[in-house]
Order: sequence, then structure tokens, then C-alpha cells
Amino acid sequence: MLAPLAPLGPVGVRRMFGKTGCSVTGRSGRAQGGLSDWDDGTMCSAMQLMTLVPILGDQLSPGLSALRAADPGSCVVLMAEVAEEAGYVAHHRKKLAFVFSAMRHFAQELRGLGWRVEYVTLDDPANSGSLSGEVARAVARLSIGRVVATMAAEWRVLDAMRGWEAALGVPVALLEDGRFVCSEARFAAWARGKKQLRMEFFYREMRRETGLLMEGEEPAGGQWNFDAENRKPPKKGVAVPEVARFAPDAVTEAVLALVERRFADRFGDIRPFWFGVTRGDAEAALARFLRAGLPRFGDFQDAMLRGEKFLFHAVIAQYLNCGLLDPLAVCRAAEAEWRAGRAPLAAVEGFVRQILGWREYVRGIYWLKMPEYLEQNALGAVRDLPGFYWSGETAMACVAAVVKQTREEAYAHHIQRLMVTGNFALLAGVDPKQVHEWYLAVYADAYEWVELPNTLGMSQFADGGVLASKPYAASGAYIDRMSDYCGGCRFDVKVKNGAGACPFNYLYWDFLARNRGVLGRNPRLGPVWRTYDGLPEARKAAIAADAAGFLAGLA
Ligand code: FAD
Ligand code: DLZ
Ligand code: SF4
Repeated sequence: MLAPLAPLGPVGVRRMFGKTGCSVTGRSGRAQGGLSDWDDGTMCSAMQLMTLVPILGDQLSPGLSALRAADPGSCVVLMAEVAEEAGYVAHHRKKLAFVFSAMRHFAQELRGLGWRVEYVTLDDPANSGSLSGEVARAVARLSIGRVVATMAAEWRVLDAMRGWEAALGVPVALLEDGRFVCSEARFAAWARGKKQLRMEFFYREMRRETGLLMEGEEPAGGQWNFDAENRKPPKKGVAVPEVARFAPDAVTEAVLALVERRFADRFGDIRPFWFGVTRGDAEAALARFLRAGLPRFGDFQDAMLRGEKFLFHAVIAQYLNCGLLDPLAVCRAAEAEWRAGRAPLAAVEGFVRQILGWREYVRGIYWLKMPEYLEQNALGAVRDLPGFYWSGETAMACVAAVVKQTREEAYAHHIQRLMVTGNFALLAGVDPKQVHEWYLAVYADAYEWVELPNTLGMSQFADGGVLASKPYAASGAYIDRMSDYCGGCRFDVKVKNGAGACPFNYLYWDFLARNRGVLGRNPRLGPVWRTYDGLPEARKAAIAADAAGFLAGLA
């Protein structure tokens, strides 16, 4: 039987998996349920026309909804390296190489599974330079009758996809991305009517719905949160496991050469290149972390040590975010370590909270608030991003160390991002959009849906408190407690004011004083205001003068 070629919906958007409810519970059944919704399995062969399945650089999952809905016998998969995606921010060179190499390896994986894959490389002379342009070229040259795609993970690209049907003149079905634990509809249902959207309560619902770390109706160990046992200060001499490193194969070497040639002026060291680029690599990296890092993950989650770039972190966000690892499977694997007695509950809960809680929550906030979210600037911050975010040339040892590590690895862990570079930008009043573009560019795991809420919301408080109940602002004392950076710094963390004082110390109070209009009534800042109000007037004047002098120097 031939499938009809009529458009699939009023705007060409069909939420094939658009059921309300957590995708976990229905994951295995959803593909079949969704397929029978609009396709009898023969649509690809309609009138000898083929179905085009475009796959983006962060959709590298064989279980992707568009692939589940298609038949290898009558579909063409399209993957394209394009200048537009490589250039919408100035991505780190290691990130570019990672994305392109993972894409090329995924094309091989799909071919091995029987798919026909059209792969357009960046240096193909016919390459139009954009995803929409490549889809249009493929439709024109390949007898395409319809396009089936999984919705892009970020607003900018999904917006472009929504214009495809009108531009191409063939039906376009955009299917929900089922690779997340919580669908957009499920998150919106949770958020509806709530004054505050706190991650903790969302996370508990996800625990209940997935059954992760649950004992019946109760959280395992009788507590939802083991933070009190986690987050210890760093301990020198602690044996830190090696992060999983993979030698580049011929495919990766070709990509490295391409990126070196085409992006010579971009930020970031491309070599040594050690990221995994296949599903097998990503699974091996996860396995190594589960064995060697997870048991102490919680203990040193917030610690920072010179020379230890990864500590007990998993270093898997780049794999999760491009589709080489599945978030729910990762959480279940961590839970299994606890159930087998190989990792303590506090560590496993801390880890699961990051993925099942924070990762799903920030995605929910992103889709709930976009596109207006991108323009938020609740504190009216307008300063340009200082040049040392790119050069690393600053006397502040903590900032210099994090920028240097970022340049070398396209990686910094959460507290380095939040409490060093993020904290400094917040205290200095840097334009949140510039801060956002920096984070989106420099980390291998950065995609707007996850980076923007973390940067603009959590780190810069530019959403006025949607994501964080108070700004993550801290003086040098926090950095000193959680790191060994201060020992190698020209500034003295114990000195509050004057030439040799740690800039974080006076910038912290100056930030609060400058933003009293917005933050003055924040219930969580009551004790902070009482401390500030109790400072002698001479100290307040010194804070203002030191901050003004320092900030003028940034320009
Ligand atoms: P681990 O510390 O080992 O944590 C395990 C996993 O939990 C991570 O791989 C990640 O998938 C998830 N996770 C942890 N914290 C968060 C969080 N706050 N939000 C979402 N997922 C989380 N994460 C990204 O994946 N992409 C980004 O672009 C990104 N930008 C950030 C920008 C800022 C300003 C801040 C403060 C945080 C940002 N994060 C981002 C969150 C976090 O820093 C990274 O997920 C983490 O550092 C990745 O390293 P890891 O895999 O070793 O994580
Ligand atoms: C990040 C990235 C880069 C650098 N390059 C490409 C590319 O050339 N082709 C592609 O399909 N995807 C790329 N990506 C990932 C996309 O930017 C990502 O799919 C969108 O931002 C949607 O999340
Ligand atoms: Fe950073 Fe201040 Fe410590 Fe120097 S003294 S490393 S600037 S916190």
C-alpha cells in the first residue's frame, strides 16, 4: 500500500511522540505507538520517492525518533558539516574536531546498520554552508518525497526547521526528541501554576517516575539529598583517577587536519586530542568513571586543585549531549554500582541528581522560557567580557587557571565554571549575553539548551531568579576553601581592601551594593545585607573605591 504524500499537519510539525508524560515510562512503546499514528511502514516507498532523514551533529543516536520512524530501504540519511553551525559562535577547535569526528563515525555506524547516508563534508565545494541549504540541496538532487526529522535541541535551529516545509515544497514531519527523561509537555505540566520552579522538587518527581534510587515510595536511604555528606574541600595527595583518553584514528586525524586548516585563528588547543568519538568510546569512558571516579564523586564534587583538571568528575557531558550516551541508561548504570555495593549511596545520588535533576531541569526551563530567555538581563549588566577570558592573562590565579585549562581541554568542571569564571563575570557586571556566548563557544559539551540556563540563569542571575533563588556570588574565601589556587596568586585572599587584596573580596560587596535595587528584598540574602549594613562607612567607601579602580582597569 502506498502512503499518502499529503502534508502531515497544519504547519508541517507533527509531534509524533507528543504524549504528555515522562518519556521514560513509555520509551520502549512510544516508537510503535508513534509509528502507527501516521505511517503504515511503507511511506518511504511512496511513488519511488525517498524520505530524507536529516540528522544533526547532536543527534548521534541510532534510537533517534526520526530513525525509528523511517525504513532503511527507502530513506536517505543526510548529515552535513556546515559553516553556519561551526560559526554561530567561535567554537573551541577541540569541540569542532569532536563534533565533526563523532558525526563521521556515526555515519559509519549507520551505514553498518544498513542505512544509506549522504555525508557532506565541510570542504565539499558544493556545500551551501547551512543545514537548511543542505536539506534543500538534498531534496532537489535525490527524488525526495518527504522529510522526517527529529526536532533540533535548540530554538535557533528548530525555528529554521519550522520553515523547511514552506521552503522545500515537500511535507516535513518534525518529531519530538525522545532522548530526554522528561518531555517538554511533562515539564510544562509540572511548572504550571507554580510560583517557583525549584530543581529539588522537579528532581523528586523524576525519581518517583523513573524509580531511580527508590525503595517503594521512599527515596533510597530515607533521604532525597545527600549534599551534607558531599562537597568536601580538596585534599592534597588524594589519588585521582585518569580520565579516559582515546588515540585519534584516521577519521579523526583527517578532521583534525581540516579544523587546523580552516579554523587556525580560533580559540583552543586542538592537540593532544583525546575525546572519544564513537559510542563504544563513550561507553568505555563511562565504564571507567563508574569504576574509578563515581565512588568519590560526591566527596570532591566542588573541589578545585591546580594540575587536576578532572578530579572525580565523569567528563561525559560531551558524549551525552551529542547522543553517544543515553542519560537514563547512565543513571541506571550508576544506580547499579550502588546496588552492587561498589559505590556509596551519597556519591551515586549526587551523580544521578546532576543528570536526572539538573540536566533535565535546565532543558525544561530552556523550552519553557525561550526565545525571550536569551534577552534577559535582570541586573542590567553591560560591561564587555574582559579579554583575559580568551588570553588567560590575568594576575588572578584562579581565573587564569580555569581559562588555561579551558583552552587546553575544552573542559572545566561545574564549580570552576560557576564559582570562578562565572562568579567573576557576575561580580564585575559583564553583559550576560557575552558571557553566554563565551560559555557556548569554549566547552565541548556546550549546546544552547543546556548552556544558556546554566550561564544566564544559574551563574549570572540574569533571569531574575527563575533558576536560582539567589545569585551564586562569592568572595575569595569560597575559592580559597574549595581550591588551592590562592596559594599561587599575586593577590592575598585574606586581605579585604587595598592594592594586594583579592579582587573577589571587594567586588563581592560592591556587586551586592550596586544591585541592592533588585536584590534588596531577596529573602535568602537577609543575613548578607545585615552584614553589609553593619560595615563601617570607611570600609564601604574603600570597597566602592577599590572596585571602581579595578573595574576601570578591565576596560
Ligand atoms: P559531572 O560533574 O561528572 O556531572 C555528571 C553529568 O551531570 C554531566 O556530564 C552533565 O551531563 C550533568 N550535569 C551536571 N551539572 C549539570 C548542570 N548544571 N546542568 C546540566 N547538566 C549537568 N553542562 C553541559 O552539559 N553543557 C554546557 O554547555 C554547560 N554549560 C555550563 C555553563 C555554566 C556557567 C555552568 C555553571 C555550568 C554549565 N554546565 C554545562 C553544567 C556542568 O558544568 C557540566 O555539565 C559539567 O561540568 C560537565 O562535566 P562532567 O561531564 O565531568 O560532569
Ligand atoms: C555544534 C555543531 C557544529 C560545530 N557543527 C555542526 C555541523 O556542522 N553540522 C551539524 O549538523 N551540527 C553541528 N553542530 C551541532 C548543531 O549546532 C546542533 O545540532 C544544533 O545546535 C541543535 O542543537
Ligand atoms: Fe582567586 Fe583571589 Fe585566590 Fe587570587 S587570591 S586565586 S584572585 S580567589
